[in-house]
Amino acid sequence: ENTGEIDIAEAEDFVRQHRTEHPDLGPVEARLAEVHAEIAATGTYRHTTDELTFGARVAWRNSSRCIGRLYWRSLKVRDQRDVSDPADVASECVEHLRVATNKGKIRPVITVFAPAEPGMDAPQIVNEQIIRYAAYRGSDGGVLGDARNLALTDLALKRGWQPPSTRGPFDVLPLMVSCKGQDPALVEIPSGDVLEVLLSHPDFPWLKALGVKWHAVPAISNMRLRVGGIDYPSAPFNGWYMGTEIGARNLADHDRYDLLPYLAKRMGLDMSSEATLWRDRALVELNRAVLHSFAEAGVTITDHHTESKRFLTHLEKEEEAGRSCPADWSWIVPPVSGGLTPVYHRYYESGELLPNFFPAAKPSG
Ligand code: HEM
Ligand code: NRG
Repeated sequence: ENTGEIDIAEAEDFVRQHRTEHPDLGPVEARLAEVHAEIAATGTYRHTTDELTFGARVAWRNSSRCIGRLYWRSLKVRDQRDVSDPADVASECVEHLRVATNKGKIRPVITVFAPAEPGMDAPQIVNEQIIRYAAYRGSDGGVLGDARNLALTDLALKRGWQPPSTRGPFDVLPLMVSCKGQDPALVEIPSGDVLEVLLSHPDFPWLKALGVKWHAVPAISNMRLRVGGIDYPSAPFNGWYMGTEIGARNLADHDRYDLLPYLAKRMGLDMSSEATLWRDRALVELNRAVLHSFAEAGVTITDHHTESKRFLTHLEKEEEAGRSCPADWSWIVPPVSGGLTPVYHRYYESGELLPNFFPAAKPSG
């Protein structure tokens, strides 16, 4: 359990790091004295707006699983530390989505809500991402929707969520935000604020009629941001998608939408043996459809070849800056054509730097 008690050494390290990377701010001593005094008086301290912005950007820079880190300096930081009421947190998440979506020209954004403080419970977003599709178990044991979200859907239903009168495979779940000891607040995301891309394929006109789609903005909402000893349990962030996340995982995984057998059949592939590589052939076409459709809809997306090269550029730049850049091979290498991308053919520094993002403790919801 987090008591909001501050690790003074971590606070000091962070304030020093901020000044080291921004020497223009002047000597660090005065700020350190301030922070020490504030912690002595209140048990915690409040980041300046500059510190919060820097801390969030560096947390992204230190996210060893993220291939998209070249742009860490461009992160837009929304300071909502004064917002702690669950329903207000949820509505600000909707506003986050509007700022991030930007009609398809996606902006990387983080919104930072109230921190954990001594004697005060911080709000916690229950949803793993701001946009998640519901999953319904059918009487035949099959699942309609994104099976990853079965538990989240059950929780929403238990809390009184009314699904659409005809349940579909892409019903957006309501946001659920809890504060310890209380039932979560439920807030629907207006459908006009959820930009989605209907998939079509450059060579297979029949694909469009399937009605397969995905949302434009991946916004992780259940990770804890830790900066200078302070925990921000609600700090949803987003960038844009790499196509493989949708085409090689969300729509392809057997325990998600499991589309490959269906697509292979429609493509007329020989599915009589694994050795025909029908799965691989369907997988490539599904990934083409994702990249093609996002591009045609004017929604920012990146492909795994381009992003892998950019990531190596990022590593070079970090090395030039004299910084270590830990990376997790098993997350960085894309789930298709790994060996075709340069990130596959090397290893990375390991370790965990601060500030960073951490998996949230499972809320009791
Ligand atoms: C993970 C790409 C922006 C923080 C990932 C993954 C990809 C990716 C492909 C692996 C996801 C998976 O396999 O499920 C990108 C791209 C971005 C971007 C293309 C475009 C700008 C950001 C931003 C942040 C961030 C803005 C934070 C401020 C993370 C973190 C993870 C991650 C913490 C690990 C998530 C986990 O442990 O589940 N990113 N990212 N990324 N990214 Fe990024
Ligand atoms: N694979 C997940 C999203 C994880 C984070 N990916 C990003 N993050 N691109 C999915 O929804 O498929 N980001 O902040 O842009």
